[in-house]
Amino acid sequence: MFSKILIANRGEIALRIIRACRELGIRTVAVYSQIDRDSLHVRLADEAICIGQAASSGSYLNIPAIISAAEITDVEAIHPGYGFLAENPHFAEICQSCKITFIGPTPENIRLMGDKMAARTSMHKAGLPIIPGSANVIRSKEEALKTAKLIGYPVIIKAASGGGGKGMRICHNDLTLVSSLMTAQAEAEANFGNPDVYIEKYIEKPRHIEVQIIGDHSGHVLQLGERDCSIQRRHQKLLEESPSSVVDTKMRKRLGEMVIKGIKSINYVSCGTIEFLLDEKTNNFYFMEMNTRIQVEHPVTEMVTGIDLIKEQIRVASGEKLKIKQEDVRIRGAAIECRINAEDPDNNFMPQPGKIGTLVLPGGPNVRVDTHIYAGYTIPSQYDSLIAKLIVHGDNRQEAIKIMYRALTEFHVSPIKTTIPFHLKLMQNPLFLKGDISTHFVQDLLKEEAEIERSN
Ligand code: MV4
Repeated sequence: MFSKILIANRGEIALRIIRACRELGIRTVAVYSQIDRDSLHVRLADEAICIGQAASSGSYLNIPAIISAAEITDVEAIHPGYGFLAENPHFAEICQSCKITFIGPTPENIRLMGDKMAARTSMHKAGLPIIPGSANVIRSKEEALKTAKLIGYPVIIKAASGGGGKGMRICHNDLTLVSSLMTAQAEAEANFGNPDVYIEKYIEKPRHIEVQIIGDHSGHVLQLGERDCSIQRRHQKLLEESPSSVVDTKMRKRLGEMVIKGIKSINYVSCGTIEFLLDEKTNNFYFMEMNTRIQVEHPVTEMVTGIDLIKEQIRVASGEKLKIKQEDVRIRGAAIECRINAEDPDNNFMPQPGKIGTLVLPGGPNVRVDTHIYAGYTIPSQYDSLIAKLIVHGDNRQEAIKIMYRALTEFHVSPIKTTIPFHLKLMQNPLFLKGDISTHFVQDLLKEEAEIERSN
């Protein structure tokens, strides 16, 4: 096991990693930007080093500064958390060449999954279903039209280096397909430095289902059930839950067997997540992407499985074998996570940086709060707006929703506006209560609310 690691991140996830290290007896080094000097991760870590300016490019993305901090403090490993450098294959390579363990998968696996088309091809080869579409990059309007004719409209154009929904174009006929192709290529080039695009059949109102996995260096892999992340707005997840209300035992087993085949085929090590789109019209699910990091929503899986994913991730990175066997993994009850963002849900989720005056956190049975905020803390404008994750566990989905509602009513942040009122409404929404959701749920709900507002 490591004796000392550096955490190349900030906010709640930096705290989460420090806590795991404390329990594992590992000393921690925090790195921070100038604006984060009063952050909790700085205080909670055993050592802390300022690595640059507030802008991420000068600090949390500053590879030379982070590697220097690691060398100076003589750490054996770096945990990248999520975002920033977590899925940067170049950074993982630099760690390797400096003899520092990158707590995550190999650079090769990060690179493979970062190429959305290569990821799709490799998972298809391993036997996972993929959405019907072009096998190769679409280079001309003729190729685009041919593919569309083959799979039928509607189709979606995606950037090969994309992800997160950027640069996607939905097309319903030949005319819009031809005109969208050029704009999609230009957008892909502008956003990802790669103009390559491909085409898939467009699945209307799918559910976003993802499966958590972890693998060790001896080839032992586990699948830890699914999370339903359909409640999102503009590709930003707002709520995640496990299990999904639409996945039954049979489908869970099938999903699990598939992801295990998929990750074994690439000798995957560390935590990872395989994303699927579920077409509720046909009950078909399709591989979409793989995320090669620990994710924001990992706690919902921790709550239903009782497995500490961060501790296991650090253990396998240090070369230890996973002690848990697949047959010992049980999904117990239901867990929900609400993302509490410093955003105004009544004003287009506008970010709300600024100083927190009063803060009251919820508590009681089956409630977990992962947060880095405190009364008097100033939320900087430079980073994402996540200020807390409220996670609950109940015997079933209905109980979990009741606990979440109760916990949300206890949660007070002022004068900063947050997504708490949005979540309170969600916990009382009849469709949400029924589990009748899709990736379009939030958009439809907000549209409906806006129409009611206008007619008043
Ligand atoms: C799709 C799709 C429907 N059909 N692909 C969005 C993010 C990117 N990773 C892939 N995404 C989608 N791909 C086909 N063929 C719908 C989406 C999508 C979506 C997916 C997951 C979660 C939220 C979403 C919101 C809008 C669209």
